[in-house]
Amino acid sequence: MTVSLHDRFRGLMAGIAVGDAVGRPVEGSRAVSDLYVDDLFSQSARPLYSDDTVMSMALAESLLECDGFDGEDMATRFAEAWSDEPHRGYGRNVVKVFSAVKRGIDWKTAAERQFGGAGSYGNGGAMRVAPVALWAYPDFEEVKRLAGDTARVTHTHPVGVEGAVIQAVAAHRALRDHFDRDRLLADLDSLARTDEFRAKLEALSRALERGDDEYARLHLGCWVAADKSVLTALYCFLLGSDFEDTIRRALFIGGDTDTIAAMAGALAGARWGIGSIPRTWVVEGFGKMVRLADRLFERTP
Ligand code: AR6
Ligand code: MG
Repeated sequence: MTVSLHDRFRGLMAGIAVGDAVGRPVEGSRAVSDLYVDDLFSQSARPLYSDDTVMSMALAESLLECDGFDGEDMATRFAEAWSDEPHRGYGRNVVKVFSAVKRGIDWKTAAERQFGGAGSYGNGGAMRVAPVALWAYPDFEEVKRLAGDTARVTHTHPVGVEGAVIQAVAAHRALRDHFDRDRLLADLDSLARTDEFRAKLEALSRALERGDDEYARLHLGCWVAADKSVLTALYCFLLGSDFEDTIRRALFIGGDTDTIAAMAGALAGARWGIGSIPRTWVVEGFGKMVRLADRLFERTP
């Protein structure tokens, strides 16, 4: 069945919120039971999203409202969203950037001084980056450039930035009519510069050969560092047979489940379209993500 580009745009945005909200209640656990998802959606309250979705929304809105990247606007939107709802599950240190921006400190200075000047290598830059692939569609060079720019608003460590570029490139490839896994892996091989991601790309090919989620958990990781989660999400997507199978793999692997499932969900939604998300999997923010996807789609050449 062919999936329209519009449905892929919607699938990418909704896939972030669905993965995030399904992963959130089991963050930190592992080998979640197969019945967990069915139980979650049989309850009357919709599953709630976390910082991954909040920041993806803010990033998309900033690009749309500013007609491109504006670091100050993006940092201000992130900081406002955090101060409106500080309990959305933000990373422990990134909140220092938001509070500095709220106090009037320049966003670049605030981000650069994280971790004594090393910058954050958390997956926060990667978890929110997928809308960049929609904004820049179909310009591959622009996807890479913009992914790095948006990551550096809070994450300046090379691993944090590279994680965002990898996730954006994966989203870009997942949107294409004929998804070409080898082409994506070749892209990643030529763009990865950090020792951390170079080592993890080798682990990814071994994990894909074995097709063993337990091996992926051990060798790709499932923690908040970008190099211990971005390729784990990609692994789930590349071995997933559809949207649901992709998310279930992320839940099985465990650890930072909301973010790994949000990143994997973006890729699965982009590849298989919004129609691939099970109809009962309606989460908080689903409609807003679809509306943002529609606005981004309207701009495509
Ligand atoms: N040195 C030591 N530890 C670090 C460094 C560093 N340079 N960089 C990151 N960490 P943060 P995020 C560790 O706070 O990336 C939420 O659950 C450190 O333990 O920048 O935006 C989200 O949903 C730090 O607290 O946040 C994501 O899953 C942690 O990485 C996740 O948190 C996160 O970095 C990441 O959020
Ligand atoms: Mg989260």
